Amino acid sequence: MRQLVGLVEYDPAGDPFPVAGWDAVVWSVGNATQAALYYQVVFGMELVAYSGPETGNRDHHAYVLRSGAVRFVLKGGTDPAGSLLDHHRRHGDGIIDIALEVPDVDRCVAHARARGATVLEEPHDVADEHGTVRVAAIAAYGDTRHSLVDRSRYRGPYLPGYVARSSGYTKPAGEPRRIFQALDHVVGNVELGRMDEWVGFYNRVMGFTNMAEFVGEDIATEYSALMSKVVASGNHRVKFPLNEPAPGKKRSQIDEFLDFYRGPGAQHLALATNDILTTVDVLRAKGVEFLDTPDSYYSDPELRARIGDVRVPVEELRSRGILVDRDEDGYLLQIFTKPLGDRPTVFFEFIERHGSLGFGKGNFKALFEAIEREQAKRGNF
Ligand code: TYF
Ligand code: FE
Repeated sequence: MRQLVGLVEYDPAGDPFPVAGWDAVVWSVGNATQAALYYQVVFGMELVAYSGPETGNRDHHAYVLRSGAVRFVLKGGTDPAGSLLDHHRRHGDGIIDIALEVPDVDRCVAHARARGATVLEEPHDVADEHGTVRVAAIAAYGDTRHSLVDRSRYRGPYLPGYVARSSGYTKPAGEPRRIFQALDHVVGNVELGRMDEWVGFYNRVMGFTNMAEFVGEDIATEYSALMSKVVASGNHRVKFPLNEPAPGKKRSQIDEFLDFYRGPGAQHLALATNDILTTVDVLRAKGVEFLDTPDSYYSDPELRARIGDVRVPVEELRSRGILVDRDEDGYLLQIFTKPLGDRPTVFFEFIERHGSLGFGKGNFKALFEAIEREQAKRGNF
């Protein structure tokens, strides 16, 4: 059946690698037991499943958290000789797997293999009393992978090997049920000169198409110090902007990421909220730090002309440091956190879309300048 995605039609029957949507974002963290509490208490996520020594998993603890359609799996190694802790020593906290939900794992893997992908896990069934999940995994940039998951025959809390688990944590009265609802996009940073290779990988291997938004050489040399292109799955549910460093006046924020992450990896997750004002208020009250936006951004007379009518007064955005951008299809509101962990690597974006299908191109200058101010504080000039 044909569906309308963005302003183009999509027919899954003709897609060589049909993707239904996101399945999970799997993290390697230094202390999953504590991080699980951080994501509940600070980001309002709900603990739903667990795997660890008590369930027969001697290698690591894994906590599964949900917020709306978003699923995070936090893994922390317990076995000092295990591969998870090797990964963590090299990369620090980060995303090891951007898992996708696919209706036909075998078809995807056959296509990916024929187009030259590295198959890390052959398609296989995993089963328990809740049913059967079919999974496989292919290699993406750096040490990142894409698990391909068909859970249509499964009713358990996550995967076989995991048990349902809730927590005793109770949200404060008045806090919204969810601070974010969905995953909008996941950005990957790759090495200098390799962005087009990875765009080609997603085109050729996974049947993704290019979106119109990109940061080309012109913008790169002027202020951004990066180049960027965006690929999306056929139904546009899964979007992957890909960045590479560009030589500029200062060391690129992408170079800084590549140094501290020791190679390519996922740079930011954009989490969709339908009330970004409340999201920012709640998170700031819990101590989450966002990139600051100078007052000049809001006093710029061109801003009001550029953005037209938005649902909230600009003053409400200014007091919170929220950015706004408009294109042919509508507008979006967005804000970026500082790096989440000890290394200047992965961070979050919160985004509230009102029709716009873009990524905030009109904000790139202000955003990249804010990132560079943070870089300078860390000693990168
Ligand atoms: O995802 C995007 O394209 C926007 C802008 O290092 C962006 O969020 C691009 C590169 C970057 C930070 C943000
Ligand atoms: Fe983004």
